[in-house]
Amino acid sequence: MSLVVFPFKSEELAVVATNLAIAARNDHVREIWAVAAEDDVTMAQVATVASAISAAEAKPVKVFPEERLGTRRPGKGDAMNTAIARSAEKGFERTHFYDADITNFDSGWIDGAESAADRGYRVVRHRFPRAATDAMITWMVTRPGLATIFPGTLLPRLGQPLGGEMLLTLETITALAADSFVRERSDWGIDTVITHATATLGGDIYEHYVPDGKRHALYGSLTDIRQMLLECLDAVASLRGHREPAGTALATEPETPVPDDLKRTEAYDVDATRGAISDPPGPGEQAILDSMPGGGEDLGTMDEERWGLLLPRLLNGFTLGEEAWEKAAFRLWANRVIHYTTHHVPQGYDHAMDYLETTIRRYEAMAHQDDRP
Ligand code: GDX
Ligand code: MN
Repeated sequence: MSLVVFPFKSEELAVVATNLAIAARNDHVREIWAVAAEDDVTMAQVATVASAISAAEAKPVKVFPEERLGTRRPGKGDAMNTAIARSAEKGFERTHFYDADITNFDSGWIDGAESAADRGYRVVRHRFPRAATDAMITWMVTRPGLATIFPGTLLPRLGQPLGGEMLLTLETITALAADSFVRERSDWGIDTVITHATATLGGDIYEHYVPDGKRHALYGSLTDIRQMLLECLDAVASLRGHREPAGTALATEPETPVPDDLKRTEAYDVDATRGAISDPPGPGEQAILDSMPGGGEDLGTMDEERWGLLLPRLLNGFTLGEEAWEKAAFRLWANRVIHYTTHHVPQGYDHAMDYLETTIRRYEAMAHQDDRP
């Protein structure tokens, strides 16, 4: 008996409705929850649609607001934690999470995860190809951060450590519900801490591959995901000193050829992003930039080597909520993303993906070196 959860905040009604209906029609699924942001204005409309689907499919499709459970900015984390707490209480054997804005959601996501859970996996994470310039927080912050903090473990190898699409068994949900570190993380950092927690509980993890990719609402300038960047950076930094994965095996489904349109997609607006970081840094921000390895040099030369050297410093020093740190972190990251976009993306999709994957191995090797006495 499975539950499917969609956190949502002001998403397009038709997309949310389609996704609720897909979940409701799936035979594995007993109940569907759509968890709204605190004061979401679309909640009443979603509730109307949900009750029609509920009647048509003869299954509960519940719509309710997230509870204030965490201590960070109220966000997606509160929604996920609300569902985790209630699902643990009700004892659903399996709980799926999906972003509500996915436009190519179908029963294959649910069935793929269910079949891996049938084979004994405690956690199933969906993995999918992404445009070369998409996932820039994942590629430049989360995976490098996990490589720096947990080199040689499965954590830096997970394809979508920020992915909101997964299946968790009751055992896992119960453990998460009791984990105050997870519950506090009400903001965009939730995915990072859940990824870490689920990788360190024991039990094997399966990555289910979705060949078509995750199609969802894209953005313009990188400033659109500034808050997500800062909270995800803070979240990965907060894992320093936390336990390492032990006795957890990772099984990943092989990749298939990437759809052509995805290979051509430009996931963010480079010129708008350049404009957003063209202002001169103030004195506080400048002092931080100068203190970084390579500080004083032109930020336009932010290749993987320079980024790898300064990332440990960034993880150590970054303070969420401090303006100078937030500005410095955003400026450094945006320069890193633009450097990659202008130097590697033009050489083709496959080159860009191989290059990014290589940077992660390199950061793991650099972290191992730092460990040497
Ligand atoms: N209830 C609730 N409350 N839902 C929220 C909130 C909130 O405050 N904020 C966002 N959501 C929902 C949203 O409607 C969507 O269904 C989902 O959470 C993800 O948000 P979206 O704006 O679509 O995020 P985005 O940019 O697609 O990021 C997703 O992928 C990132 C990544 O993989 O790079 C999301 O799962 C991120 O957590 C992840 O880091
Ligand atoms: Mn999205």
